[in-house]
Amino acid sequence: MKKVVLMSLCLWTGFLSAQDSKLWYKEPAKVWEETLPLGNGLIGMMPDGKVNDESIVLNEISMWSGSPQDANNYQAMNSVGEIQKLLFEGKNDLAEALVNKNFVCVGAGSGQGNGAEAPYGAFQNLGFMNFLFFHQGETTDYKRWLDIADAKAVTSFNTDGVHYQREYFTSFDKNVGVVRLSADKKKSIEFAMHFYRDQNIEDYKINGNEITVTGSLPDGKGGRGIQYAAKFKVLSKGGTLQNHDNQLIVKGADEAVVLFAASTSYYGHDPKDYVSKEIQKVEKNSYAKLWKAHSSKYKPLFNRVDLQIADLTSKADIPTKDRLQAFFKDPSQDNGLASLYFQFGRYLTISSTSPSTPKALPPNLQGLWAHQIQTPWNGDYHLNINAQMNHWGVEVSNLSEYHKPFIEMIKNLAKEGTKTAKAYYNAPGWVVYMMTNPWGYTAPGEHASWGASTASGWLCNHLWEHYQFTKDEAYLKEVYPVLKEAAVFYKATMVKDPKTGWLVTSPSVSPENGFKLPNGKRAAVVMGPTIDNQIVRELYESVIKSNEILGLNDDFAKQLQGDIKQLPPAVVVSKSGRVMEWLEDYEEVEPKHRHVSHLYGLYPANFISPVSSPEWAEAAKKTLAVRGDEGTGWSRAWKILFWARLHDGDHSLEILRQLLQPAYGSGTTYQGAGAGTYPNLFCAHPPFQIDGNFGGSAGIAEMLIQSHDGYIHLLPALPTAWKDGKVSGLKARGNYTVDFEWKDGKVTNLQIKGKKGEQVPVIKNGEKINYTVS
Ligand code: FUC
Repeated sequence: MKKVVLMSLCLWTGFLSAQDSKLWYKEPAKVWEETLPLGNGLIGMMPDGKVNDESIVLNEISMWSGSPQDANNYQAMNSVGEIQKLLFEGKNDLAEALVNKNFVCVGAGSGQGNGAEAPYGAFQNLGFMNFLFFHQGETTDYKRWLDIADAKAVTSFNTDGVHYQREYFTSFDKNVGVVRLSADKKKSIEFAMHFYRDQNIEDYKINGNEITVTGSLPDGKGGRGIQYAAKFKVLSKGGTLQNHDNQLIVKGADEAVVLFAASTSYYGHDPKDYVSKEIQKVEKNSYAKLWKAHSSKYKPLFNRVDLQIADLTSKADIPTKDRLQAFFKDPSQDNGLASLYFQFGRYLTISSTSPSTPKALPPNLQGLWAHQIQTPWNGDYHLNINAQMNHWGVEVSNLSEYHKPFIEMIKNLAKEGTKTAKAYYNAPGWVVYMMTNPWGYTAPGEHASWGASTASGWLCNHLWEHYQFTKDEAYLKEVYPVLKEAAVFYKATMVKDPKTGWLVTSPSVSPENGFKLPNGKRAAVVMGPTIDNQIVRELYESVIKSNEILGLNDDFAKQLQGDIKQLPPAVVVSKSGRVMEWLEDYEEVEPKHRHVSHLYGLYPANFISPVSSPEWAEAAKKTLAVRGDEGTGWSRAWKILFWARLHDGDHSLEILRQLLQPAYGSGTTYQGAGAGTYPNLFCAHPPFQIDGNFGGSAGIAEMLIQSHDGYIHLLPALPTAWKDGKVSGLKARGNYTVDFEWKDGKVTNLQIKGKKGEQVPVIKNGEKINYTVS
């Protein structure tokens, strides 16, 4: 009895130490993947917390080289007939050769992922805020942390008999970064500070206590592209402030606050003017006032969701690096890390895009954090999984408006993509292939194996999901033409497979996997890969439903009802019992390939379900068994979601364990070696890619709540180790907000907020009930 009481007390200890919201370390960052990300959706800062020479990596999300271009090959439409004929004849290798010749972009395209100097461009690091501190002594009591509940980082240590503290945040109020340097002894703040960037600085001016830097990035056509500006202002209390060469030097001060602003011409303003104004708006404010303004904007967003999964003992006092190690050994001992990781995903969403800013860019492959000029894969928007995964958690985790910048990007692509539809098929409607940038790139990539899949259909999944969660009909009306015109393209370009009579896309690929042809050759190009069949079906269904909801009586929707009957089924099961990836039961070249595109119908779409299509769910399980649990960071994240949709919480947790595998290398790999999570909780592809963070966070939400099958399913995939917990603020389709607690795996308390009186079908503890919203 005594033991039981003690146990339940401990559980509540787990709950009460609610503030498991810190990533913390006992030493400064040695590599970038140990620095702590701060961002307000426009600018970013990553302090390394070094005692004597701190470097803060600086970012601005629109620091993009390159410029608008037309990379469409307008001759491509002349070869599409021949390509399709070869595919009808089973000559995929010959079709692929022709795709590589004619059905690719013109020009350098992405520059094979190194497009910083090409018109495609690259998202780039802004520069570094570097400090040299004058204290010399031994360091003791060193600690640094990021508190995601506050969106603030701190470095704290003692040296020379003085306790020093540095606080850093990127404000959610005005667009400035703030660094406060303080000490418990007067006159102890002494440092030299400067800005550094590798290239493309045109002017670096020091004036009093300010540094102003301007420059421009190459447009990829031999000219100046984006212009940028950064400004730093040092406000010190007491002591002296001088400047020397490129440095601001503070001596004998009691405290100093460094303000930082950055922007580019991407937003249509003069960035130099803009940064001056942003600094002017805040320079008279005390640190306390700046902090309060930041906090009052950030906290309500973060606090929309609270998740606590009880632990026997809280592990919050263990450094994050060590927690990762221990979690990888036994995830059941630190449920707090799972909730922290979930919330970290939400934190990264709030920090990496700014829905209230006109022309705001959505998070790219790097979110908005980068320390290089040539970022991996140009830090762009890859559209065959990555940019989509960046948004998988936004709706369910109550950050719906954070979908908006991506939705705006999709609307813009719908305009640009009409040219691509013309160029490659002479077709109406719009299409975008597998990558894009802020310049509206829509053409295919440079190579068929990865560049020839269309993404417009998949992007429409986001337009539709946003409606499903919000039920905002005015919004649906606004995006209906985008959905419709995407369907117009597919309808006009799909061909009848002579073997089956099904309407299929052609040419296409199953992202980025290849197969062996009967003649022994390897190919990737096909007609009707399963992912396309699922995407087109989903798109047609959403156009049909939107037309009904909006009462438009659009004849086109009626035509789609006819076409949908001629599409291949969402799943065809192979002889080996798996979901077929292609129309033919080819042997994969890489059976453990990181992309699992043929399970698009399991997640994010909703064709494969243990409830409504159990045979397909079985085939999905077999598919995953052969594909294996491993993979790059984002691939692991996707598999958490797959197993959650298959209602296997223990398997989801096992993959979360693998996603959080401590990772250290940052060289590029594709097979999953070195994948996992860096000490700063950034996801390792490797190198760092933020999609896995967002996918992993979405996966945890999907283990707790699902709402895609016409009802709200509570705890659909609860791991055995997550016995007790509580969550508030999760969203379900239908615009419901859901709070509940669970004990011993059973939901004990439930509150659903929505329209008063509404009856909501819910599965609670395995039973279907109708919940009345009060
Ligand atoms: C796709 C993936 C790679 C990587 C890249 C950015 O091409 O296949 O694994 O994530 O995007």
